[in-house]
Parts: sequence; C-alpha cells; structure tokens
Amino acid sequence: MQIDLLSQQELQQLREVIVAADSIVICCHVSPDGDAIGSTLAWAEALKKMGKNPRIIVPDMFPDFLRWMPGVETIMRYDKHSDEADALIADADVVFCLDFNELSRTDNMQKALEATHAKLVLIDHHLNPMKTTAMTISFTSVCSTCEIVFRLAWQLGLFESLDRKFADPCYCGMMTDTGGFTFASTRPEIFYIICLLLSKGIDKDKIYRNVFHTFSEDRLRLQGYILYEKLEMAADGKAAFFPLTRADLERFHYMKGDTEGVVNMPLQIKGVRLSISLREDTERDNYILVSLRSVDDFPANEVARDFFNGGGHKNASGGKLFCSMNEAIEITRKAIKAYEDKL
Ligand SMILES: [Mn+2]
Repeated sequence: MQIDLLSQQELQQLREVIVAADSIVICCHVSPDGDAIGSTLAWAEALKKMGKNPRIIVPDMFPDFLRWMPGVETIMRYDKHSDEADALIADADVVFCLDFNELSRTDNMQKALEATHAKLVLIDHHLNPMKTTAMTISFTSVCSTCEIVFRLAWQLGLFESLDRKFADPCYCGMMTDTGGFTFASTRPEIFYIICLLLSKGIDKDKIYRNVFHTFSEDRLRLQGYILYEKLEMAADGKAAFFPLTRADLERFHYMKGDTEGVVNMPLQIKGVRLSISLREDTERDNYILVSLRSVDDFPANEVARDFFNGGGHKNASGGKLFCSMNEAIEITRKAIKAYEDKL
C-alpha cells in the first residue's frame, strides 16, 4: 500500500522547515471539529518526536465531545487568550495551518496570521487551497487532514516512535470527517491506516461512543419530535423537509449543536434523495437557517443557490432565508417541485 504523499523533494523541504524552526504554532479553523482538533493534536505529537515544542492555538470553543482526547488541555483558545496567542504567532518561525484553505476561516485569528513573519505551511484537504504559504500541502481527495497528518508522519519516519497520544486524535478526525466511515471513505489506504492505528492500541469503539453517543435527553427527544411531528414528505417520497421554530427549540431547551446531523436522518428513508431542514435563528427575526443534504448525483448546492441564497457541496449545502417560517415552507415546497425531475 502506498502511504507516501510527498515527492522526495517536498519531503526534504518539509523536514528542513521543521528542523530549522525554534518556535512552532499549529492552528485550525473557527468552530473546530473532530478533524481540526484531531489533526492539530496529532501533528503536535509528531513534531514533538522531532524534538520540537509546538503550541496549538484554535480560534474559539470546540465541542465537549472532543474533550477526551489526550493533549486537549494544552490547546490555547485565541478568543480567551488573544494577547498571549498574538505574541506566540508573531514570534513563531513556522505556523502550520491545518484543516482550512484560506485565512478567513480562522475568523478572529486572521489578522495575526496575516501579520506574522513566520513561514506558513498549509496542511489541508479542502478545495481551492490558499497560495500565500511557504509550503502548501493540499490533497483534496484525502478524507481528512488527520489522514494527511498520518501520512506525513509516516513519511517522516516517525510512526514507530508515536503512541496513542498521536493515534487517538488521528483516528478521531478520520472518523468524524467520514461520518464514521460511511462517506468519502472508500479508498483502501484509509483502512490500511486504521489497521496501523489499531496497532498502537486505540479503542476505536470507545472513540466512536465518546464522539457520537453524547446526546442529552433533550437532544434525543428533539430528534424524535422532529421525525414524528415535523417531517413533511414531498416529490412522491423522494424528498423530505422539516421546519423548526424558535418555540420548538425552546420546548426542548435547545443548546448549540443539538440539531447537528438531524438533516441527514430523512435520507435513511428508502427512496429519499434530498433532505432540507429549516431552522429559525434563536436571535434574529425573519432569519431561517437552511441545510440541505442529498445522495448520489443530486445537486443540493444548485437548489441552495437557486432558492436559499446559499451553496456548498453537491451532497451537503446550506443557505438562509429572510422571511417568516410559513413563507420559508412555501419556498421549500417550490424548490423541491422545481427540481422534481432530477430527484
Ligand atoms: Mn477536515
């Protein structure tokens, strides 16, 4: 199995960048997810094996279900410690930018990253990587930044010396970016790498539970309520959508993240190819957040663009509407009708 990603010349360049750096910062995108946190932690472990002492700085809060990962206590939040973080970024020799493709994705950290004299090295798998960096390590067909980090560590010859502090977060990011290996995960390298990570003693079943089985009672009951009371089928059972009002959310003591993933659930119904969620913003009036999911070649991003002031990926898109929920429901029905022949 071919694990190497870089040419010998690129590998040498990366090694030189690392070896020459006295102070290293690793950062990721705003609202960090499993891949963002996992890859920063795993890369930090790899760099430690090269004798470095990198600092991880993330723009803001990350979810509680990532707190079990070894090393999370070393992560500095920019929004809480911006002065200290600014100094670290300004004095860094190298800043590794993980799991994002342009500096605006770091939100409040963008200015500091633009101002630093440090070499910026991108390690990412999103489309359209930024070009302004000292080295751009971008592989858009790789499932996650964690997988890239694994393969870089492997190619740098670090695998033998690494332990669970590397393997746990690395596996976590690969798992979360593929929905537990249910999408974007058919390449055999992924499972070869999992095999290697298992040899480090990771408990993959426990990692799954730590990340995915952490609902509050309210969150699970909200899902049940949505599916039982709110789901509306359309286009002869080939599309489904549901509206969530502020009152709905209040009834189930809504917390940020509680509706995450619910939009995928109608796709479990046989024949459904498009699912749309409409959610009233908790603060702004006449502001509806729209989320779209599809399967196969149905272009959810075109529906998002044409009807919901949005866009995104073919199978996962988003948008927003500035109207009442009743109007939003009408727009949704119209959108599905307009795309019925593609469903
Ligand atoms: Mn990612």
